[in-house]
Amino acid sequence: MDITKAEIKTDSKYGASAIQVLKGLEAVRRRPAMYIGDVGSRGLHHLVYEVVDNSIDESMAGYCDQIDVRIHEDNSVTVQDNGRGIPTGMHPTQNKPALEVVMTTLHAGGKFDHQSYKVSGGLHGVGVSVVNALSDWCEVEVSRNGSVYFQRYRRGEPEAKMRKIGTRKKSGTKTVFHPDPEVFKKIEFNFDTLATRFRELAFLNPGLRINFTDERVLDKSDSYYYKGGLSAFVKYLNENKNVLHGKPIAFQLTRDDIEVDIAIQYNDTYSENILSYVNNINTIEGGTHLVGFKTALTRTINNYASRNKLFKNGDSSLSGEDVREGLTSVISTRVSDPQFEGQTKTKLGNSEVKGVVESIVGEKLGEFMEENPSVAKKIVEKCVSAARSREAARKARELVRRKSALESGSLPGKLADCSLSDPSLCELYLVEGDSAGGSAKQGRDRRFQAILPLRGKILNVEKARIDRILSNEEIRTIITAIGTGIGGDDFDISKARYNKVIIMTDADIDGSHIRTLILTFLYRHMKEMIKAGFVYIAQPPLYLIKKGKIEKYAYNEEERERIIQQLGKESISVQRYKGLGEMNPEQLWKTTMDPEGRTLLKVSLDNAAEADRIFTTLMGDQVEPRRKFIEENAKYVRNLDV
Ligand code: 0RA
Repeated sequence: MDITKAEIKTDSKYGASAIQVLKGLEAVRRRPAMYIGDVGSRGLHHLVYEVVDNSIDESMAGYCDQIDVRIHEDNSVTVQDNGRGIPTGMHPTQNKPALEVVMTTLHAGGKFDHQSYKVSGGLHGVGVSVVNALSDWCEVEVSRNGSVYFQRYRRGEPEAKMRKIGTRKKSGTKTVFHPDPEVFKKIEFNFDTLATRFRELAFLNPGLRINFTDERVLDKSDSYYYKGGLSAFVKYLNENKNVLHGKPIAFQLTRDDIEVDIAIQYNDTYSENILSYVNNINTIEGGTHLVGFKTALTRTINNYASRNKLFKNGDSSLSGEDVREGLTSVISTRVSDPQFEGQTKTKLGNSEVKGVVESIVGEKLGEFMEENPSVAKKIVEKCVSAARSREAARKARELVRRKSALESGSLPGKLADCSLSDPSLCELYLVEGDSAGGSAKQGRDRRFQAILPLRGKILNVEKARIDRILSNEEIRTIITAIGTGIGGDDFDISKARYNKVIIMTDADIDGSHIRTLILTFLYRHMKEMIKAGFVYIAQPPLYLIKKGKIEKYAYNEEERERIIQQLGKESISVQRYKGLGEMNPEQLWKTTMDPEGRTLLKVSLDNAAEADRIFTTLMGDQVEPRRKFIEENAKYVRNLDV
């Protein structure tokens, strides 16, 4: 899970009058967001993915088995592969070398050979020319046929013709680019963000080695190489969990030109963790491949259980949710003409894929269960126990419903609701402690801001099953206030009463613990709220700096120092806020709640795999990995803040 600054801005610069037909890379520079999503951190990292994707395509075509990536001190990035090299001969119609055409023409990606070597699409696949256009400088070096060719560009324009600069036996492509500071708000790359993607790519492309070095830091480098592919991926995801069977169940098959690669391993937790990919792209919104997988999983396990008389008295059949409790799985498909749909274009639409995945999983999983009865039995027992607790949970939910119906208006008494009812305008603040809750209630704009004070620590949902979670009062209040219900079939995002749920806790250890507990709950039981971009974290100031009548707030140490410099050190007072309760209602409004002046961090689900691991590590029941995680990450924590 990633936490990024919310970008709430209108696009006034590009009003209707400014729209004109733009040619080539100029269009990219005018409207970068159209090509890379945004000009914030996400778009910046997208540049690297785009270049690496081209090398990955070369690797999928079978010509490249190593990619080296380096972040240099000035935040320029080198991506080097040992593939065939981008063709350098004259382009048949453009009167320039093919390399120059690839680097300077929109969508000139893989159109040089006629095989569909380039299957990537959707999010990525806009072409390296987009990266070139958004870099203040960029260089390519291609080794092919014994020669090394070179060309350099400024903001997408060639500085000179492509020329031969030497000889080399090995072939390959090396691209160096420096993101244009005129385009991007910030050009600092995040090592971990890139590392996570490279690790994922190495899992998805077994046999490919990705070396990654950060020259901005001494001796920081990693290498990703997994012969085991998806089985290794699933083991990695389950690393800190107790697994039900040591070896993942894995199979790989191509049918009707659709490649299907799947690994499955159950653990003793209560959550499901299925990652799906199409052509290396994480299909966060799922799609036909995922539907095919789930359908086959439910049917195959039910069939096996009833054929082998594993249902006891009272049990009848297992639901989809039952067979996915404690399931960790990765599904990777390769499709030559993927149709991506959905809000973020991460949902596979090709209808033919469902049947193919369904038949492959049905056959292969069925076969596995027949051949490994002891593993099959463990899995079925786990699913049956999930079904029993589902029944208990249904009763608990029923109780929640009846109880809340009894409470007047069915909203919790502690909730100070807002007067407007349009969810797109309304915000719910989840506030740590009654005293801060009181200040927030007084300071808020009651038209659109609702306040729910939470007392003490909420239940750690990572260690509890649904029936216990539902019997926790604090959590029930949150569920009722938000209005969506929770978990699987009972959850309905259209019933969300607020399109912003803002977590506001103290800037101390307890506060960050409470924030993590709330995020764990939302992640495990209201993931759609996070996916929809409805979850935020408030940023209260850490310091109040006073000089005479001047009052200034600082949100971090750097800001504090800048303000002290500005005002001059004499007769200045600096107050460190330890808790929200130390601010009066006006101060709280002005610094943290007023949409005009506040900063909200938006919680986003960029990387579901990493999010799951982090929550398991922080909240699960293995102590040693948690100790290690905290030890390793403590050095990155400044200000006790995210
Ligand atoms: C099209 C044709 C050929 C190679 C490539 C594209 C290619 C592109 C990239 C981008 C990054 N690394 C790359 N490596 C290769 C080769 C055609 C041939 O040699 O027959």
